[in-house]
Formats: sequence, C-alpha cells, structure tokens
Amino acid sequence: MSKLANELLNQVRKKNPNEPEFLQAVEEVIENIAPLLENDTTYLESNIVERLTEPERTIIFKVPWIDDNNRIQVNRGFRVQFNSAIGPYKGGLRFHPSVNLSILKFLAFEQIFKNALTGLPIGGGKGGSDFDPKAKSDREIMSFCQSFMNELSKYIGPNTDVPAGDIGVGSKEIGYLFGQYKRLKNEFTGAITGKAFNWGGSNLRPEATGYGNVYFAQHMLKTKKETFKDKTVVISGSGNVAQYSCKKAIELGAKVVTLSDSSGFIYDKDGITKEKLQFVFYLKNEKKGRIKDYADKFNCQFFEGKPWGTSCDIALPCATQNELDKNDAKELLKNGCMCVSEGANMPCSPDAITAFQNAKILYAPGKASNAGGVATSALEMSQNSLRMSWSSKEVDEKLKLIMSQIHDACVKYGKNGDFIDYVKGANIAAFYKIADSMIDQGVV
Ligand code: NDP
Ligand code: 2IT
Repeated sequence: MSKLANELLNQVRKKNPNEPEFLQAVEEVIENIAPLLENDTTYLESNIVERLTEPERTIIFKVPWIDDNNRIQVNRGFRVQFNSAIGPYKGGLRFHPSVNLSILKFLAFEQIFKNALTGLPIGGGKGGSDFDPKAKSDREIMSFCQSFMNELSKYIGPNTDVPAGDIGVGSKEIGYLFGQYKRLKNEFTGAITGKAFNWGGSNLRPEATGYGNVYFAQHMLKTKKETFKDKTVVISGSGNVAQYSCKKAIELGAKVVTLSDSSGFIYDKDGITKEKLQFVFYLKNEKKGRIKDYADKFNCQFFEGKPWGTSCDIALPCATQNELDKNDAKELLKNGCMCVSEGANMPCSPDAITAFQNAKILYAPGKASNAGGVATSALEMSQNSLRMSWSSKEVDEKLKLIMSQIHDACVKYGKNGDFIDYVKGANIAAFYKIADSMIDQGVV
C-alpha cells in the first residue's frame, strides 16, 4: 500500500477502531483511488476521503415488540444514511442476529459505490436490526416490523431515503413495513422498494439481483470468448440472490451443482433442474426449511461447511460477507475455476481476491456484479413516481443494459493489458462520479 493510502486509511482507522468490516471495505477503495489522488490534488484539497468515509447520519433506535408468549422483546434498529451526493439514500434492510454498526456501515459504504455504478440517481444507505426472523411466527414478524417502522418512518421518504430488502427481509417483511409506513404517513408513495407487484412493486425486482449477477458474469466470460453453456457452477446461499442466480444460470445451459445455507451445502452431481429449483423456492420462501431437505428429497449429498471445495468452472458466492477466504480461493483455483462473480456483498476476503487476481481469473466484486437488484429498485422508484408499471420484458431489457454499462465502466478504468481488474475499475468509475458530485455541491 502506498504511503498516502496508508495515511488516509489510518485516519479512518483512528475514527472507527472497532469496525473491522467497515475498515475492510474502505481499505479496498482507498488502495484503488490513492494513485489518482496523487495525480489530481483537487480531491486531497477537498478532503474528499475523510468526507466520503463519514456517514451523513446514523440513526440507532430501540425496537420493543411483544412475542407469542406475551413477553416484551427488545431489539436494536439502525439506519446508516451514508451519502446523498447523487440521490436519496438507497439500500436494503438486513434482519440477522449478527447485525451491528460495523456491518451496516460496510454495507452502506459499498452501496454508495454500487449505486453510483448503476447510472441512476441514488445515494447510499443501509439499515436493519439484530432481530432474527428465523423460527418466528408471522404475527411476531409483523409486530417487530411495525415497531421498527414506528421509529424508522421519521427518517425515510421517497425523496429522502428508500429502504428495501436484504438478508432476512423478503416480500413478507417488506409488506408489513410498507403497511405500517402508509398508516403512519397516510401516504401511498414509493418510500420502500421490493413491494409486491399488486401494490406498486416492479416486475422482475425479486429476480433482479441474481439475474443481474449472471448477466454481469456473461459479460466477463465474453471477454474470454466463453459462455455459461455446459459450465459447472457452484453457488453458495439459497435465499433470494442464490435462487435467481441459479435460475438464470440453468436457463443459459449451465449445470449448477451446489446451494447452501448456514448449516451446510447440497451437492447435486446431476445438476439442479428447473423443477428441482421449484422445490427450493417452496422450501426457502414458504416453508422456511433447511437446504438439507433438498438432499433428502432428491437423494443427493449434503455436507456441513462451505461449497468451495467442489470442482467448478464458475463460482457465484451469494450468501454473506467473508464467506470465501484464501484457502477457499486456493481450492477453487486448484479445481479449475475461471470466473467468480459476487452475488453477495463482500463475500470474498481481501486475500481471496488477491489470489484470484494473481491467478488472472475473472473476478467481479459485488458492488459491480450484484448492482442489478438496487438498479431495479431504482426502476421501481421511477415507476412509482410515474404511477405506472413496466412489463417484465421492459424491465429485463433495462436491467441487461445497466449490467452491460457497469461492465463497460469496469473495463474503462480497470483494463491493464489483457487483464481486467474489476475491483479497481468499479471503485474508480464510482469514485469519480461521487467525489465530483460532492465537490460540485460545496462543503456538505
Ligand atoms: P436471504 O435472506 O434471502 O438469503 C440469505 C442466504 O445466505 C441464506 O441461504 C442464508 O442461510 C445464507 N446466510 C446468511 N448469513 C449467513 C452466514 N452468516 N453464514 C452462512 N450462510 C449465511 O438474503 P439475500 O439472498 O437477499 O442476500 C444474500 C446476499 O446478497 C447478502 O450478502 C446481501 O447483502 C446480498 N445482496 C442482496 C440483494 C437483494 O436484492 N436481496 C442485492 C444485492 C446484494 P440461512 O438461512 O441458514 O441463514
Ligand atoms: O445490497 C443491495 O444492493 C440490496 N440489498 C438491495 C438494495 C435495494 O435498495 O434494492
């Protein structure tokens, strides 16, 4: 790391000493942008790094709710409104027991860059709670969501901050959150995205992150004159992003052999078919079951741990941050993996990324490859403002174009001979847009 990068990072470390995930996300960006700060002193003179790494507003609040045994439970709620230089804060809500300020700040920070890459007018934010929706009744989930929104509603709105889903927040939670927001504000506006189609949602929003991830990987493969056809694909996770990454990869002729959850992974050597995937949709979205049930039903293997030791051509990490470390990267490389496209946010550890880049395989960071979800959320905002809705075909065309433009931006700023550094490309392309917008708007 250069002297300047180290100095800039030390400032951030000093201010945020107990936030490892946030510092991990910031370090990657600072390393990539330091050379351009040395060349163009405007950014240093504007103190842009310190300004960009400090959230504009962080809200932390109590969420009391009553469980099915009539006991009062208390969770902690958060919203990090990180940067509004190019639009209202935009980003998901995560409900998971691991949620803390460091995790939400890393997610919100990444979101600023991701949202800039979409080319749409959205700033960066993220929120959530340490509430665990697993094993809760619908009534308990509703009670929690209503209490969460009682407080959050004071800080969001269609022109201010527009939350959506993330881990543990799917269509059911979005429904309860939106219902309560509408009740409190007496307004039907697009203050939340990921809504069901019947009441203002966008066609293809559920599919968008996974489909977008595969579209991005298609562009990467194309630079090597390769496609998904007949490739073996390993996917982690079995939630929203994993399901639709799997669906699109199958449609393109690939053989997907794994899905996982926090208990372990299934290995289906014959490949997950469209019909078998229907069972995963039912299992995960309705029954709230475990992925092991897939192995029991289709008579295939289930293993504890992570799927990265499985031989494959393409890996799509779609579960959570830091789920793929250096040893996993080595396993993947040893087994011939040539493309890694992140559906999750920051799933690969920094040394795993270095291993992929040293091996010169295709590797895309989530801020580029999973941007299709938030991009389609921004399309949902547009449709809400227009009070109309576009067909699936129209949304899919826009999504494809956006993913292709993000790929172009990564190539523009990341190409080095015949190697494309997608991390550098994504960070620099986004940085220029955000930093220039901040400078245009004065000391804010
Ligand atoms: P879901 O809640 O639908 O699914 C999450 C999946 O990841 C589940 O299979 C879950 O397993 C697994 N998982 C979660 N935490 C862990 C953990 N600590 N260890 C192992 N497995 C874990 O979430 P999404 O599919 O929406 O999100 C997945 C990733 O994609 C996240 O990183 C999210 O930030 C990112 N993302 C999501 C977008 C969206 O539109 N939804 C957009 C862009 C990125 P289990 O059920 O056992 O917990
Ligand atoms: O990480 C993400 O981009 C999301 N969870 C989706 C955010 C959104 O506003 O749709």
